[in-house]
Amino acid sequence: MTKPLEGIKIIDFTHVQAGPACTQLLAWFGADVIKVERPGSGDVTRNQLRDIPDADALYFTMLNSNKKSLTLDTKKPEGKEVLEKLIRESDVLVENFGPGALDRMGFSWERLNELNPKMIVASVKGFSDGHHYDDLKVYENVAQCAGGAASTTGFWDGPPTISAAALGDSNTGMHLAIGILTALLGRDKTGKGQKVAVSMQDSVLNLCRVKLRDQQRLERVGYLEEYPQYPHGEFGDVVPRGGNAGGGGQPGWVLKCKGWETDPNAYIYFTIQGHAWEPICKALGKPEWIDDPSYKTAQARQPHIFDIFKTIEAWLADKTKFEAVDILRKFDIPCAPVLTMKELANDPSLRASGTIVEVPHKKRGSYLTVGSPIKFSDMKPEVTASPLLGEHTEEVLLGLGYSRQDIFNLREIKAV
Ligand code: CAO
Repeated sequence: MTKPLEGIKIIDFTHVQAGPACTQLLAWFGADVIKVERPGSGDVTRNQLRDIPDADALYFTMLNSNKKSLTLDTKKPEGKEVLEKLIRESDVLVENFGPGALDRMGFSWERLNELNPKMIVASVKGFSDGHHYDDLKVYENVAQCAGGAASTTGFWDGPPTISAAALGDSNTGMHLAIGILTALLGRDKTGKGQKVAVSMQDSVLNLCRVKLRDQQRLERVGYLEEYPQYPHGEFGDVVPRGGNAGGGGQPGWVLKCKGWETDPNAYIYFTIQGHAWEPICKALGKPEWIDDPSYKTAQARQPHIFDIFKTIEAWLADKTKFEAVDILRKFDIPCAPVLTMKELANDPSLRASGTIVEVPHKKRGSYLTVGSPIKFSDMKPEVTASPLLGEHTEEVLLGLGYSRQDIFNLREIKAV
């Protein structure tokens, strides 16, 4: 089956998570992604948090599937020469080095554009160009703090909290992938490449836009009616942390189910959707709430929302999270069990859809990874193993016109 990005050649100058997540996605969709790595060590994640002593760590394998690996010291003159050849025949270069690293290596945007005016140069940085923090190196949690996620996540009586979801890293990579695909479409019209830049701060903030909505509402009316602080607590002048509140027009909370005393994940998320109020009352054995003016509307329920949640928890006490959801789904109530990584890894539906896949690997044996979350009617992205360090060095150099003897003599592809 031909894939839409077949024929698109990408120089993958990325490391850790934000950049690799982007290029992995493009590789799934058919792009020829060549990861350029420092000889001897490669991407730092090959060695981070290893679970098997001599094999690439899962951190690496789960972010670099479907790619090729070329080892090359791009700071040495002959290494630069190889890279220049590759640049001349590639469509995209993606990088997420610290600020200024690519310029210091001698590959500024101007130079890249001179070498290949059709090439798209895509970068991830912590902060956008010209930002007063644009010299900072940034990792995931730094971005979550800088992008507004941390100040609005967690409980009001605790500190700002980091999400386990990679809002700073993989999320930024997904934004960059959209930028690259847009620039490729633009190039079809203009024949010209361009620079695509995404900052981690901006990408986090983009996902926190409803919190900026709330900041403006708070400034106008002084309170936020869907937050747990309303109506009994106090509001200051910034959006507070709302615990597990719904955040939209539908109040919701994480509620205890049977076994919560010993199982830290015996919970469901329960949403009180307006149209489902009557069936909820019936299911809970509280038919008197259906027409009671103090319960009938979302606004009327808010002052007693935690009493309502307590009543629901009493109903849930003899039901597992799965049993509860099986009952509630019949009432059209948006809800889900709180699923653990173990449950997700073994979920038959996720296996069948290709969202959780098992990939054979030369050194590790097989490993589990998350496959494409994007599904197509005419293509099933197939996940293949991440490359060993330098696995494709010879193949890539032969493709650039080097002879086997040249390759043998080239010191810049070897560890010193
Ligand atoms: N050959 C020779 N040198 C190479 C090379 C190669 N193939 N590949 C990389 N290098 C060099 C770079 O030229 C750079 O050297 P200089 O700093 O001397 O110019 C160096 O290796 C990489 O530096 P770095 O700043 O990217 O790496 P770091 O480990 O110090 O910082 C990180 C890591 C992630 C904080 C930083 O890269 C960064 O801020 N990136 C942008 C934001 C980002 O993507 N963060 C998310 C990472 S995922 O959590």
